[in-house]
This record gives sequence, C-alpha cells and structure tokens, in this order.
Amino acid sequence: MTQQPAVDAQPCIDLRSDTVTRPTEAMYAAMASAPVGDDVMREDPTVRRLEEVAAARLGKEAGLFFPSGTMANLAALLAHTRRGDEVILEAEAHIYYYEAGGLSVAGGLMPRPLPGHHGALDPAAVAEAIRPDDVHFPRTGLVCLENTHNRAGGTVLTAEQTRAVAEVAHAAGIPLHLDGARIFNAAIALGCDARDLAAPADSVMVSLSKGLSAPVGSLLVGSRAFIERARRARKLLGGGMRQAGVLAAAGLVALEQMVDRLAEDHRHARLLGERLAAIPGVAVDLATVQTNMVRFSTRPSGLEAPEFVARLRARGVLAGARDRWNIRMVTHRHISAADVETAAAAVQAVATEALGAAI
Ligand code: TLP
Repeated sequence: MTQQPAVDAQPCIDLRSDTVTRPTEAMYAAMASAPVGDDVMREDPTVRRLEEVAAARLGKEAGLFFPSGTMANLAALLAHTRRGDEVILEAEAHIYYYEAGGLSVAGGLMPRPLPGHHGALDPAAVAEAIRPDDVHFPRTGLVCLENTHNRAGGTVLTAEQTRAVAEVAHAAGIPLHLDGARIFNAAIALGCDARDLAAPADSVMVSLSKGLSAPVGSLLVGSRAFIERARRARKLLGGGMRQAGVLAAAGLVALEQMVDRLAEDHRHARLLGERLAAIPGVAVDLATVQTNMVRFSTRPSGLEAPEFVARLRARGVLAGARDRWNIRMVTHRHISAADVETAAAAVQAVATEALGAAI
C-alpha cells in the first residue's frame, strides 16, 4: 500500500520525511510478544538485547536506548562535555539547527558552527577552530559530525573524511560524536560496513524510527564508560523508560530486517532527482542526491517554497519547505517508483503553472 490518508483525509504521497514510516507486520508481532521488565532497573531483556545488537552493528562496546534521536544527541553532548565548553559542528548540523538549542539550554554549551561542503568539515578548519589553552577562551569540548547530513541533502561522509576530522580532534584530546541518525543509509550508499563509518567516532547516535520503520527509538553507542555517563544524562532528561521492550522489539526487527532495503529508497530518490532535473522552473543539484533525499530549488519558477509546497499538497503530494526557496523530498518504504512519477508530474504541473503566471 503506497497511498496514505492525508491529515485532511485526501489520498496522498507523503515525501515529507522517512519518519512517517509505520511499523511492519513483523514489528507488530515482535512487540506483542516481547519479554519486558523495568529498564531503569536494567531489567528489560529486550532493551538489553537491542542495545547489544546495535553496539555490535556499529563496532562499539555498549549501547543505550532512547525515545528520540534528539535526546540521544543531547545525552551524548552532556556525557562528553562540561558546562561552558564549546562544541565544533557543521553550520547546518541537525544538532545546531533542529534540536531547539538543547546544547545551550540544557548543556550550557557554546556552538562553534563551521561551514561545510556537502556536510563535510574541512579537518584544517577544525584544527584552526580548536581553542588554545587560554583563560579568555571557552574550552573546546567536542567535535560533531553528521552522516548522512540532513540539510546538505542526505549526503554521505566516507570513513576517510570522518577519520581525518577524528584525528585532528583526538590530537587535541577532544572526542568526536557522530550524529548517525541515518548511518545505515550512508553505509548502503557507500557499499561499506557501518562499523567503518562509526570507527573513528567516540560515540554514535543511530535512529530506528526513520527509514528503518520502527515506530520509536534511537540508540547511542560508545565505550562502556561513556554509556554509563550517558545513562545518567538520559535519566536527567527524563528518558529513563520502564517496560520499553515493547518498543525495542520493533527496533530489533528494524536492525535485522530493514537495513538492506534502504537501497530501494536510494534508487527511488535518484529517479526522483533525475525527473526533477528535467523540469523547467525547478533546479536540483544531482551531486547531492546520494541517499534517500532530494533537495530542489523553486527559485527559477519564481514561486517560493512554502507556496509551492501548498500547491503540491492540493495535488496530493506532501513535501517539506526547507527554507524560502528550497524543498526537501524524502523517499522511504511507503514510496513506490510509481509514486515518484506521480510526484514528479505534480512538481511539473506546479512549476509550469508558476512559469505561465510569470509571463
Ligand atoms: N530529522 C527530522 C527532522 O527533525 C528534521 C527529519 O524529518 O529529517 N539527527 C538527524 C540527522 C535527523 O535527521 C534527525 C531527525 C534527528 C537527529 C532527530 O531525531 P528525532 O526526530 O528522533 O529526535
């Protein structure tokens, strides 16, 4: 089934995000029969198994289950840093852009955003940004990377790019946190093991609730000592859950059954990108279409992104306005090749209408 009921009950193709994916039948079945216990007391066997499986899949010692990626990132920041520290991150990083300023509000941290290229940081620029030991300066406490990079359009960082930044940070005694909400998309796109992408980082956050289709949940993985600090931070943030095994059960299915199929989402995004590239009135940089996202500009049509999105919605296609002139579309398990063609036709119709009105 690819047609979704929209908020207003019209059938629609929902390309707003891969977070809209619903649990699979196997997930519902696993949730119904999951052995559970009190996870704050570390007595939920299903959560414990999920944490072990996730840590092993990313090559780390231990894992910790969270209700959201935002909370897992924030707990990682709290566990790595002290109040007043500076955090180096890419200027459009999710942690900086979309997490309600949690690093400053809850962590007392100062962001140091650096411009990136396709989401990648220049190791030399990171080296330059690390503060010398001087009473005037905040202490540089952490460097963050994001793979895949959401606002750059779902672009991937290679293991080499990650390692180059890690080496600069580690040389100064600073840890590296990787927001790997979609690290499995990156691994599939690069044809490598997710462990290779995670290896240079001291901690990694991975989401189960996006393309992997679990209803809820993200994990933080790292060394045993780090995870114990993050456990305290999770409690502080209100993320200590009780019989969370009902959620973790779906997460196990996500890791076991849903990773390889991400390749299909990537093929559909590519198809969508190619279709959009041929439409007068919109512009897409195909170099950024590397995983399951397509970002395109509506500027040539003269129609601003929020209005473009509203007109797409009237045609049964849901997308997200990223800023004044850019729209993001995300492919996922509920989007077929036929849906991609329908969505591209809707973009063409809206763009043609806008260009016609401009004459
Ligand atoms: N991203 C969401 C929105 O918040 C924008 C989306 O639709 O893409 N890191 C990255 C790289 C993310 O893309 C997201 C979610 C998160 C962290 C936060 O995860 P959640 O939504 O579980 O808090």
